[in-house]
Amino acid sequence: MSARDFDRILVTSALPYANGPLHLGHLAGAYLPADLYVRYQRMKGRDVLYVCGSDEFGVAIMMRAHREGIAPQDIVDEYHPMIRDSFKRFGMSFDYYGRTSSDTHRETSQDFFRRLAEKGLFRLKTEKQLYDPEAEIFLADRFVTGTCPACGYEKAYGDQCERCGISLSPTELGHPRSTLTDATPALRETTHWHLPLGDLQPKLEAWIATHPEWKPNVLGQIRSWFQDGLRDRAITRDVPWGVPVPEDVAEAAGVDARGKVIYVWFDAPIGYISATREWAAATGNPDAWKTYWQDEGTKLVHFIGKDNIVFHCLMFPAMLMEHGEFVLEDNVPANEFLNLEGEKLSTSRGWAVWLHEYLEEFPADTLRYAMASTLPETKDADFSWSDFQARANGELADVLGNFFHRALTFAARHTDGKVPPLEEAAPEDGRTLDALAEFPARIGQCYETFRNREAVFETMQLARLGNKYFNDREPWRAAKTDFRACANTVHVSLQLCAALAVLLEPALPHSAARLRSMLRLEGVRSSEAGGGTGSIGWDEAGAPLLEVGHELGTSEILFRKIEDAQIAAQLEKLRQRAAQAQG
Ligand code: B3M
Ligand code: ZN
Repeated sequence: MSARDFDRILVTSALPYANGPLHLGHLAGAYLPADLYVRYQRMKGRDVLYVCGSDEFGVAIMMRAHREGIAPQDIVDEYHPMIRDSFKRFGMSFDYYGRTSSDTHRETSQDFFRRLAEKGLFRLKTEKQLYDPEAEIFLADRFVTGTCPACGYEKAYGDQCERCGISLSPTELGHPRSTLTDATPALRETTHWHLPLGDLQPKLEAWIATHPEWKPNVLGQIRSWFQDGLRDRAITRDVPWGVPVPEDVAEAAGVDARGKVIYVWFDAPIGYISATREWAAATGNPDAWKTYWQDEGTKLVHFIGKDNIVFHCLMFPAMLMEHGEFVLEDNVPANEFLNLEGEKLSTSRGWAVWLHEYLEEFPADTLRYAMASTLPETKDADFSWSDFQARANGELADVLGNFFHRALTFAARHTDGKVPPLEEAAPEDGRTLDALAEFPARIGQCYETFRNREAVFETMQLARLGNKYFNDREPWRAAKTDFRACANTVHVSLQLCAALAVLLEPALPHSAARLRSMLRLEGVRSSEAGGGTGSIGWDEAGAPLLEVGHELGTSEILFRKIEDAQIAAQLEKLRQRAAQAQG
């Protein structure tokens, strides 16, 4: 739990680049953990706003457009709706999903840039950079390849060597070549704005020191950046795709702004603000975004993968701090990476499971559950189809589905499809209800501290407890000899089912809704965007929710078993993709 009280929570997930479909690695880092957190908070009745959107600028998108011979806008127009749609079907409950090519975003990032420029924060530097004389363009980042000065790899990029991982600037490469035209670039002078992160380091260090509760993997990475010493970062680029550097700012600085755009890692996090503004405008209260971003009572939480730590824990906070009108992050619970079948995910090597393809074959909730159970929270984790199958069959079907089925069919057969009273309760009945009472706080504490795996495990423990209780009470035996005891077992089991139908909402939102309709349980608060007004929320789930005499619905099969052949087909598809990618 955070050390301070807060009135509202603003949650963001990293903006995915709109240059390809989503895969499982994306989900495990920035998306599923955020959605679990947000849905839990909504069930708690908290004021929470969850924003995300497509990151539509950056050199990667330009490169892809160049390769395919189309405009960058065509790329993002293709992938933005596709990504948005996959997220929706997976059950991501954003209050708003925006895109950084919007007018609001251009204005918001230009205003932000202008404000920092006016405060005199930036440093202008004129340097020689690589210029492609054929394409008549400066070659930023990935537009140049050449020999890595550290390991000698001949296809290192201008920003990083993919073999040894060292971060580079284009002029450090030996025998540079333009990836656009293959021409040998020449050096030319150009002027850029820089963010003086080095100067800001003491301030950032003091701020980070107020957050000892952050995840150790995050603090570890930050500490190592501090140890190396932060350096100034260029925050403008000479490329034709991005938010233009505001002309008035350039003019005041005596720089020709033509062809200059704001660096994608400067504008992208501002995308969180733009999305909130667009959300506010859409709700008819255009100023509402300010409460979330500027009122001290906001708890701001960014969900990201570990490769984005420096931008969200140092660069964006520095920007917010220096701007002066914004709240700072309360936490940045970055996750590590998800591997696939024991190997590093790689879209270029065809080693990935695409979300839209997954959703054609299996339910969203099964993936939510299997993935939540193996999230890379403290170290890299592995997704395997066999684990997926084991979770689906051994846990969702055999534990959860089975418990519901037994309780409901028993009630249909022996108590007229109604909730029987609890009378002359046996000690086990009372003990089971007492145990139930502790689940909401225990699971909640896990969600609150970003321990999602544990939260989901603890939730399933309630179904396990239910099955064990049901077995131990042997109501099928009691039905013949002691109807009272049998009815009490049905009563208690149904109360556990009702609690599960609330507490499963973060992990299995689609199934939890169906469980509630099987129980005809009404009045439960919604965990979807916009919340809702139900009187039953997270905390209420600890006490019996079903009234005596309440009429139940009918049991249906919720979780179908996944066959070995289905798993084999997935593995085969993966192998074929990898073979194809090898060429
Ligand atoms: N698009 C990088 C990524 O997808 C970047 C995140 C932006 S968050 C402001 O990993
Ligand atoms: Zn190298």
